[in-house]
Amino acid sequence: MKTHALSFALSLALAAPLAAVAATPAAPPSAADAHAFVERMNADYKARYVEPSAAEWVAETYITDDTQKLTARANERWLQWLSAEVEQARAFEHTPGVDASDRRALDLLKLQTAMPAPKNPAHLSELTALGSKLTAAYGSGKYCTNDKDPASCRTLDDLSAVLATDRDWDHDLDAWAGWHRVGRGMLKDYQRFAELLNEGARDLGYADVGVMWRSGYDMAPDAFAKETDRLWGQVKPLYDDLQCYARTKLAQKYGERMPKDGTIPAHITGNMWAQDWSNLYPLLAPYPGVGGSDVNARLQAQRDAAYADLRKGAKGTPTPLELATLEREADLKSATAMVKRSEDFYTSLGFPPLPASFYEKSMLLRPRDRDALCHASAWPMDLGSTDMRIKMCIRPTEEEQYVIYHEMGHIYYYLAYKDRPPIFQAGANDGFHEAIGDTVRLNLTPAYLAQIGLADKAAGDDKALLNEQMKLALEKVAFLPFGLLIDKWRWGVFDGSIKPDEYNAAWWKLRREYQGLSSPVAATPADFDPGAKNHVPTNVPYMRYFLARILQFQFYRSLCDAAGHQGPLATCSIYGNKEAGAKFWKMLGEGARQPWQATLKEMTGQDTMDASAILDYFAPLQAWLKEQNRGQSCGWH
Ligand code: X8Z
Ligand code: ZN
Repeated sequence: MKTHALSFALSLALAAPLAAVAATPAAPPSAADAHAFVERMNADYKARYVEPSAAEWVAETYITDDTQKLTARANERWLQWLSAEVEQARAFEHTPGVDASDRRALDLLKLQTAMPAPKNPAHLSELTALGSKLTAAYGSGKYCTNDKDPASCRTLDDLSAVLATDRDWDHDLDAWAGWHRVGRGMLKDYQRFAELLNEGARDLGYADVGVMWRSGYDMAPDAFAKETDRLWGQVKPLYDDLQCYARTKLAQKYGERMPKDGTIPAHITGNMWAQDWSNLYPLLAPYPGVGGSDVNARLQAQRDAAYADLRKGAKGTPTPLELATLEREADLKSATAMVKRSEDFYTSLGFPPLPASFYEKSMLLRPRDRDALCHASAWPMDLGSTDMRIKMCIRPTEEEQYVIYHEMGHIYYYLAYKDRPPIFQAGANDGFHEAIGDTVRLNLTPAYLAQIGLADKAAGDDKALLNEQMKLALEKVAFLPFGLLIDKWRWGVFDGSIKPDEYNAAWWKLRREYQGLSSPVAATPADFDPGAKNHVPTNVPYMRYFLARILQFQFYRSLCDAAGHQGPLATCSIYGNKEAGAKFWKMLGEGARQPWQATLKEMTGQDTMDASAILDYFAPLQAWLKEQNRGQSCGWH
């Protein structure tokens, strides 16, 4: 039997046309054949994955025409291989007795990429070339006030820093509009890209690529869409309370310049996409000056101290080049310390230390001599090995520190499931993957920050608690409608209900409807503001982040239970708690081997995503917001 199974698998591996298999008078494939196929496919998967991941790493950390070509080719080969495997797996569609795990592996094969390959080879080449081109365009995007003078150019990091720290309306408008020009060149390419994605999805049997993306949740795609609306319905009242309060305070500051329709202009939220408003905390704190301490200032001071040290060690009068090198060394020291701080949290739970190669191979700073895609990401380079890296352009800010904890969540997920078959090396669903580091972030309470020297000893009274809740709500609650609408927009693009000439208008319609936000500028026909958000040109599905915002509070609540936490949930930190750590690690180790509902149940006792955890968490703040909003006419039109 074994020999038969192997030879069957081998003939498939040699890409024998299905027709030929069907034409052989041999018996239909058996469950053992299916098993052999899955084993061989997993082995090939691991062997082949190395090439596209290495090519993509180089393409994103060293953007040139050449690296774009190399990654496009590598992706083409990878997607071709995946399609061939999917095709072969069809032979087992009706095979009786296939083991549940093999059946799941066969089903998951179709969902291994967000970029399904069209069968037409020319179209596949075109698709991967467009994918690399859009990624490179975003990664190398800059705002130059004088096109002939590179010194006038500012990167996304520079422009984001303006929005984060400068509350001047016009400065923010300039930075916001400058960055959004990056989207303009992408309109035509994105339109074609969407067509080709749809072609690939149809070739796999899906109505469009949006349906395909919605099929990765162990439930029918329509049911999944409904589920996201249900969750949004649960949290919308909390968001609306926050929006109302924020816009009232902003109106006090900006007066007549604020729109009269109740919306908040997108450029004054402290963030390029208005997805995280925590930079507005100084303006919105319920009790200014109570509790909390300036993590930004401490991180900056630590970076400056590193520089001062290096400067002291330098002999004579350094040249400008030597000084620049010292600055760079200080930046790297500071960034590395920030990463180690995050690693320390994970190891305190009993998780293993990061492999040495992590620090050798990660990219922690924006390269000085070339373009790179700085949007933070975490990479499992070779499935099954410990070559795992992050790619970030770290600056010494509180926001970036929390992004590091987020990325580290991905890394520890990779580490926990690295010995599973490649096809199960994924989150229980993609929302889980995004929720791990965020769950850890919820444990970074004022008491924890004080413990690790990033804040003064916490005050712990009611006023401090409300301030803390406001700060976190600006990060977590403000994000919710944004997390939802990105893919509402893409689903519409993919199913054709949003036509190319309405791309931008439909984007702003959703921004207004869900976020209560408006564009600060009148759009031109060339504008393509979705292109100014990383995940659109880089083709990363976004609903995962919405799910993660809900899930992380569920995870946090059950980990705090496991840790035996007493008192208000918001004061819980599982730092150093091995029981909670073991529970967490077990969940991570499951990867995607079973439906996420089962994994969620093991972890939380619930088998559905449920916003009651986030709502309970923010109940004190919501009550306070309602008080503040009394007498205001909330809402927007
Ligand atoms: O893209 C990310 C991570 C990498 S997976 C930095 N996030 C979303 C975003 O920045 O838009 C984390 C929160 C939402
Ligand atoms: Zn992430």
